Amino acid sequence: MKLRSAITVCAVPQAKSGPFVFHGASQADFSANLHLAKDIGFDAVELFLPDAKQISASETKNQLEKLSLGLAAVGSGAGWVVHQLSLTAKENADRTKAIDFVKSLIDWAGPWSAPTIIGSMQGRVGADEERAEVLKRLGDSLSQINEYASARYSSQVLYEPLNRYETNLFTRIGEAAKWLESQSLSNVLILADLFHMNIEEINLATAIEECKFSGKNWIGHVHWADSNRRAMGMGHTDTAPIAAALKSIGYCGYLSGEVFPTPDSLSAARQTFLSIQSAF
Ligand code: LER
Ligand code: MN
Repeated sequence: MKLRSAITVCAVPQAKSGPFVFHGASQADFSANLHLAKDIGFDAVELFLPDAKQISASETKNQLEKLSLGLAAVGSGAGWVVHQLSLTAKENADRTKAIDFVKSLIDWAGPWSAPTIIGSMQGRVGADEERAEVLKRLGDSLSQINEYASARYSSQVLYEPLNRYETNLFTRIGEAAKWLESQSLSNVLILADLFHMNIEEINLATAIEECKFSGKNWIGHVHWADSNRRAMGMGHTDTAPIAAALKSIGYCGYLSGEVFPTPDSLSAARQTFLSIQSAF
């Protein structure tokens, strides 16, 4: 089966130096970026939105339908980057605000039943905190988000392990998948970001293969990034064993270019697209 390609479009001004290929916060820039994604040949876009209001869901829906572009996923990182909201905040009221922010993005993505990504909003274990306590808060928050997404839209939630400089909760995909299983979160899958994995995993292909257990593939989405977070092919990652591992676990989701726009957005997008075409 041919895996589908996606490219990241960021509409969060505070994340303009972040690892997203297309940037632009106005509705006009956003719309132009969707056209560029289509022109290059992507099947879908992955959106990094400031909140559920500033970019219109209905206008976006019309435009994506006209362009025959899918919505691969919506990132929630603005909850942390812009509003400092964390799903593991100590205070119940702060956690509720974080959960409500994620729910509003789930509503935004509802018409597509597209998954919502939990990356930087997962937070971290503070110096004065017990890991078990923080994990319990993460489990509780994910459980509420999971229920909301599956009951209203049958959509999935993607939990993303990050490298050690961004979280100390889960940095390796296999450990995170085992923990998800222990929490019985029916609709939460792992987002495997090859950039973070390059820092944390012993072997990328083996780590992917280890995400198939209990009769299930636990990977729901892939951030297709090279070792240096440039477009795949601009670093030193060997894609052949990764592609073979994804096929062997029966992965059938998106490969989404979440990389820096280096040397520029169009070159990074084209290189991402070509690398997906040649690897699969
Ligand atoms: C989000 O997908 C991610 O990978 C984080 O590193 C955000 O900065
Ligand atoms: Mn990522």
